[in-house]
Amino acid sequence: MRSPKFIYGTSLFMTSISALKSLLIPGTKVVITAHYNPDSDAIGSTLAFQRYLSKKGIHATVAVPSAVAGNLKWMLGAEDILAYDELVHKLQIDALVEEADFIFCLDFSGIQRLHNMAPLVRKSRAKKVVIDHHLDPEDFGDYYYHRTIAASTCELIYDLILEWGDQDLLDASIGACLYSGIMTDTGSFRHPNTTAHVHTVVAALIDLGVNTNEVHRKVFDSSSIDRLKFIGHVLGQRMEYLPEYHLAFMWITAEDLTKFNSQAGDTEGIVNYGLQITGCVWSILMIERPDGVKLSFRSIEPFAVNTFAATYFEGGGHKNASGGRFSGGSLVEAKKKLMEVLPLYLSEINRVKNL
Ligand SMILES: [Mn+2]
Repeated sequence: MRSPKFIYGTSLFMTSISALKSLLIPGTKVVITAHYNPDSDAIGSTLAFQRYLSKKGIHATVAVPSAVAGNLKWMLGAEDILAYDELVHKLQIDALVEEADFIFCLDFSGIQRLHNMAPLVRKSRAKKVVIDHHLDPEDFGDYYYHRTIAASTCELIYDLILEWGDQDLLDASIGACLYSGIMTDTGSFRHPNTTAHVHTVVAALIDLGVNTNEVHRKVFDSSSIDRLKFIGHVLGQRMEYLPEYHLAFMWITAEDLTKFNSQAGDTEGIVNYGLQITGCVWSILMIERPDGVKLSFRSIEPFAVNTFAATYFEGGGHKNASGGRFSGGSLVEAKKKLMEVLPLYLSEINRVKNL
């Protein structure tokens, strides 16, 4: 059941998040975490928040479920991030979470998105603070700063720092982390979530001295040749366009991942290519991972791909950018299921297409 603490703008919400500020004092033990396979918004928001807290005299550790992608390692503090799926970090994270007073949960609002770290965080006595912009938050937190209208968690971190009256603590390093997450979660300012507020925040970040051109290059122009060849392979050999469904469909096998020496983050953004096809309304990418088939969904307005993901592939997310999984078998079976359910969606696709 949805708790009233999710309703932002009410006095209850304001009380809880503003009350939190006075509890964050030097000596407070803080862990900051984000979702599995952390993207630029997850890493940008956690590191920006960590640096903000450090300026308030609070030492916080960033501990995430899985490794940081290579194109995000330029961010200040990225080298010290602990990843739970690395054995050397696991025990350290166990101890830190055990002792923590607060765990900040950034860029996710379903605890399962912590994967292997979920049980640890759930049983921790620490107060959990959820700062996020995904739909349908679960009731596992003690404090929520949750707005689905926000394009990114980085935007929310900026808003929160201002709401707490700490704008003087912002600097170019924090700004670069925040810009990185805002840039990627808005698809470089072209997705429908790019509000006037997004541009206002970005203008303020530029005033702080953020070099936006440099951030863009570091995040997007940092591929290995293997990754470019891998994208070429996916687009050339692993993509079909189904005109009757206005759907671009891609898949990546476990063998592909090995053959092209795929690293963390290398599959990020590939699903977006499908939407470049004229007339394409949505794009689906299936990836054969060791723990099952993972799906990514993208769509153009007004087609709600999160409904499709939730109905057929144990997923959900944003209206135009969702994830899902198929636990019913192999990649071949996942593809078979997709082909079975597509006809059920034909009328919805045509309805949207004709709007
Ligand atoms: Mn995000």
